[in-house]
Amino acid sequence: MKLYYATGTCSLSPHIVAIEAGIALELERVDIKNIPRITETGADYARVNPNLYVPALELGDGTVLLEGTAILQYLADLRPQSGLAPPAGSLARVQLQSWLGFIATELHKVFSP
Ligand SMILES: N[C@@H](CCC(=O)N[C@@H](CS)C(=O)NCC(=O)O)C(=O)O
Repeated sequence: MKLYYATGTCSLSPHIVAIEAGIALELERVDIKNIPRITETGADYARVNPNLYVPALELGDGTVLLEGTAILQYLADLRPQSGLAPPAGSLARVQLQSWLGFIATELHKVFSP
């Protein structure tokens, strides 16, 4: 799996979850300061995420997952024994999603380093 990221951004959170869960990620840095968005391997990031945001997670079969809150839960669910996310369908999981939604919308969008 490959995580597209940029330093000093919210793409740090899936990297932390992967480390905590013991999941090895390939990392590819995206230059988010310039248009077009070029990755460190010279790829056009618009072909990965047309919205141009990081993070994006590319799976082994080429599927690309977008949106931090979805990527975080996907990674946590790969290692349920890590205890990073309660089981899908549980009330505790909905409460996690509630906090992730609050952070991604109410907090994140008013804070831009
Ligand atoms: N809805 C996206 C937003 C992600 C986002 O805002 N990423 C910022 C970095 S924290 C970004 O890529 N900014 C580049 C840009 O605004 O073009 C998510 O939650 O994953």
